[in-house]
Amino acid sequence: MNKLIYTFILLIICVIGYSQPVPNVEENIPYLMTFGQNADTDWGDDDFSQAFFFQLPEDYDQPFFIRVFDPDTGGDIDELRGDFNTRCVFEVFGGAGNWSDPAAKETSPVGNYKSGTLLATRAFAENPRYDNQWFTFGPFNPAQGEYSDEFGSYIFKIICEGITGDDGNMYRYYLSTSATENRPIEDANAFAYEYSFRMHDDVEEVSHIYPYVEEGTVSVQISNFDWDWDGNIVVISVARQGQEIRISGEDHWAKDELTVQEEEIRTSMDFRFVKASRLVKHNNVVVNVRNQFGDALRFYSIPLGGVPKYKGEVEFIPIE
Ligand SMILES: [Ca+2]
Ligand SMILES: [Ca+2]
Ligand SMILES: [Ca+2]
Repeated sequence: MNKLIYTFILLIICVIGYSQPVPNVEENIPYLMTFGQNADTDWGDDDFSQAFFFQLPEDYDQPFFIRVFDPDTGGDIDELRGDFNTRCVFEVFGGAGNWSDPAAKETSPVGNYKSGTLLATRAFAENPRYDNQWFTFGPFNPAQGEYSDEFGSYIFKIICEGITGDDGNMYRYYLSTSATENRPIEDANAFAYEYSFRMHDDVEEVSHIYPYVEEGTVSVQISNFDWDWDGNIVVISVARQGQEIRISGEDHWAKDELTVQEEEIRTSMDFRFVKASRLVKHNNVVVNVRNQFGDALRFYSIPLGGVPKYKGEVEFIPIE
């Protein structure tokens, strides 16, 4: 394709900012992942709980829905151990504090992390009715969320927790204007402070997540859990051409620290998860990033400022 047209199309996609599959297309992550709390952590989930936040622009005043794909734990998509005996609960929170409570911005389910007002809840075990199907929460009214001045948005939280069992639940979300179809909301976005996800079972596929670097960030500490010595985790940004970070083996955290460069402030970083040439199957991983104060950075489904492109001179590495 003509390169200019291609760039133009990409630009339109970025500007319109339509979401709202979570994970989003740019992330190329097959599923979010949460295990039952009786699972061993060496299957890839460190804490059996995952929180996501949806933000709706303040000028959006219509009802909306949060849809969950494959909410049950059973069937082909989910990760079986013995028999399927896992029950996961999804809880939707709105109201004051659902996002601004400090516990809600943490990476572990500790303290008042279920802050806010519980708007809807539903537990799923193995259930063919919801296997490979969508379940819809809502309708919700945007004003039921927590208003953030900083984002000019109403914020809602959804938590998925594995309350019993030892299997892995794979699922996705979609923020929709419709109860029966996936219809995006213009300028909406989603974010998390910790990302628990399933990698592709294909060595050619590269997954991404995009933390946003706020003003005042001096350094970031990147943590990854149970990477199973799969390939490399590489950081790309406007100022980084591709920096490999320390990776973890089975059931371990690895941490690495990067000094943030001036150009990276108010941009997103691109964490690329590149698989090894030997296939590591069913690889579940958890990732979080903290700044020099220990605050967790937000990973946005639609990277703020777009997918970062290295702006320095490209280093030419001859092929030998
Ligand atoms: Ca089981
Ligand atoms: Ca599932
Ligand atoms: Ca793993």
